[in-house]
Amino acid sequence: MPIDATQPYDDTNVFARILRGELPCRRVYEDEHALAFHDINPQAPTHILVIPKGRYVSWDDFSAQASDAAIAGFIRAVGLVAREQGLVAPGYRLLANVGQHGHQEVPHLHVHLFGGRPLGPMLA
Ligand code: DGP
Repeated sequence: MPIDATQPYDDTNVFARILRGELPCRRVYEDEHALAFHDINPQAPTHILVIPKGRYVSWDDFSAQASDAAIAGFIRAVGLVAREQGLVAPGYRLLANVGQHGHQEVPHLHVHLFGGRPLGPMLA
């Protein structure tokens, strides 16, 4: 079920639990700002989720409330993961779903990083 992006942050969400080490993940990168791990239900040969370490529901509260350092650190981490995965030359896709119409299901901001095959035109 898609979430309401205006809801308060829920500390029991699955990505909060992964960040606290309460649930396992296939980690590919971590620094002070971000954690990256393989999606449990991959939609491409490479399908990685990059999440900020702060308590943000979606791109909306993150872009409005996070510090410049947290935003820069997160965006740098996304780019670094793509480079480390060897995705720059063939190309890749970033996606952040927000709320009901965006069909966001997990209420902790995450950027999907897809690659490893031609992804075709973007679907609206
Ligand atoms: P979204 O619709 O943008 O909220 O996508 C949520 C993604 O999170 C979806 O592709 C599946 C993934 N996901 C959900 N639960 C887990 C989990 O426990 N572990 C991992 N690695 N991925 C998860």
